[in-house]
Amino acid sequence: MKTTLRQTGVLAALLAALLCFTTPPARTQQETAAAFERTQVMVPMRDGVRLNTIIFTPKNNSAPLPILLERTPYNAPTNQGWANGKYKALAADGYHFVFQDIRGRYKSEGKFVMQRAPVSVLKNNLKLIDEVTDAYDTIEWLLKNIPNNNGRVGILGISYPGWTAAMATLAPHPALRAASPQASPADMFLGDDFHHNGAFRLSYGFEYATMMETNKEQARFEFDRYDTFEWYLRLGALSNVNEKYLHGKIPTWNDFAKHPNYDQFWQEQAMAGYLKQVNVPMLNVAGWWDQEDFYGPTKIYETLEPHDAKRQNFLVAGPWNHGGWARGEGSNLGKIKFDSNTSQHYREQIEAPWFAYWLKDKGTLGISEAITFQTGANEWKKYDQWPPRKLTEERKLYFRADGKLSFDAPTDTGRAFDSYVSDPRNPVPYRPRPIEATYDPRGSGWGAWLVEDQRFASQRPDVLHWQTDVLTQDVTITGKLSAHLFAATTGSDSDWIVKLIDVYPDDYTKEPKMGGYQLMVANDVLRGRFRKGFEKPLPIVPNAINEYTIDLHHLDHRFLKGHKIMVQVQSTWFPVIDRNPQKFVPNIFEAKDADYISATQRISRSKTAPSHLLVPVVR
Ligand code: PG9
Repeated sequence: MKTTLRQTGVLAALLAALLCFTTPPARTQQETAAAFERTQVMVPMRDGVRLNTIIFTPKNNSAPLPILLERTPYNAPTNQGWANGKYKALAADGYHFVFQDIRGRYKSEGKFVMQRAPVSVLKNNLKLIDEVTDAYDTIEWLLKNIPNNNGRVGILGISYPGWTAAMATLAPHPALRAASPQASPADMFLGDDFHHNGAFRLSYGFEYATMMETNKEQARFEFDRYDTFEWYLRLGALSNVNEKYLHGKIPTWNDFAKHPNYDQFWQEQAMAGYLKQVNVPMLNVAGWWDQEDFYGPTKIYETLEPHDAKRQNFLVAGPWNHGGWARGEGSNLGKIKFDSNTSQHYREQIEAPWFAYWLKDKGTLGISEAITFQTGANEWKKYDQWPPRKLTEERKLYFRADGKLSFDAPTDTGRAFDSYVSDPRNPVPYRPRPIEATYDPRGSGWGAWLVEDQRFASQRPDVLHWQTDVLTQDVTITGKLSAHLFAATTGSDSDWIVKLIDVYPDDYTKEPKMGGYQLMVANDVLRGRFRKGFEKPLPIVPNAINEYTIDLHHLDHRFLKGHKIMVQVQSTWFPVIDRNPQKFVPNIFEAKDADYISATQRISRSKTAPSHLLVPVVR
């Protein structure tokens, strides 16, 4: 371990930057530094463990102010960069800001457990500790010890800190009056960082687990090459990870290997089972191109919605990658431009007024049920329902002969299909190579991979595509969509990856160098063994056509007149998804190199087995 893993302050800094601890220019930092008084304390939890807590109180303030709390595994900041970065608009309104290292991280005592299940709620036992009770105990302490507070607390954060914010709402302290879980994971087996629909997120799972569990601070697995695609391919079967590198020392990796199915371990962590009422007003925030946790915030919103009689559960979705709303202006992501400063708009016009309303009785609640940035059109939209089913009609986009995609159903009665060979020895890279380490301190394509031009993939023989004719009018897809693949494989297990793509006109006068760009707007993978349920894997009967339903999640995108709609299908997406051996084995973490076999895949497009996407089209 010592030779392959090393702690890097550089990496911590990079991760902090990626996770939105925006650093302002030095001069402004000095200015804001004068604005807050900093206190550092160890706050005791009910079991005696003390958590490192940093309190920033505005200087020259006489009015009682609410408290804003962020609980993080990524090193509670001691400087005030946030006051001129992600929390600038909130700081201007006036709050006591509190940052805390969660249990077992950085300067806090206790043991870190990855995504600790909320056992106090699960077992209805307030003697147990988890992030629910730690948030409660912290709030209780802050109310008693921060002079001049107004008795109200808000909690917020992005990703892991977003999840700790969501946890705080499960059995909230009565003073917790507003929560904004942003990019919070909700289910690590179905849709967030570690798996999607049961398919293991290899590069993220491996690199994140080693980063968090090598020591209390951020560590980095030291790859022996720049292009990690090559490293993961040479690694071979997943059983080699512990054998060659981790030697059983990384608990989260061991859990991955021990729980290959959606068993109690994953179900007890998953948020959905706990979200039975809206206990606290919630502002759920999601990025359309969040490379880590897009499923989570939409799932939390959707699960709470039926319980939201008081209309306190809200959704904001914008054109951002993971945490992008907290960084910079948000006028573009990678090469994709949005014609306005979307992140700044969110921070100033949505987030700050929302907290001010709940915590300061300031203004009116000028927010709709859901606010989304409709990509393609590049316009903010407000909806009084999400998905806005009243505005849309469910339509099927069918795979047709000659690579066509059409709203007209196929008429072929015989064996109509398209085919490709999926070879685990030559997997499709999920983004153009070289694939730098996820959080490579020298820079990484990870943050914007979901908006990469997909032409690099559509040129491969093992990636099939179907596309519409040039659109003669705009087509807007708003709401939840899914893919229904009727597919057969010569193997006994298979992954099915579906990508919905906006193809720009070849001659794109608005921005000529974007001519022909293939922008992915929705995507996901299903591990075929889980087609009937995630708890019990089932082999696939070779050559039998099965219907595979793949959740493509939420979308608000306008395909403009002159563009085309494309769907791509493939069976490898490496190394973000580990390779399916394509031969059924009970536990892929125990597969041996010889289990990985090539398979011929057939995607049917006949009248009786019509592969299609089911999409809500705005009427
Ligand atoms: N996506 C990261 C994460 C959250 C929760 C668990 C595991 C990973 C993060 O950015 O915090």
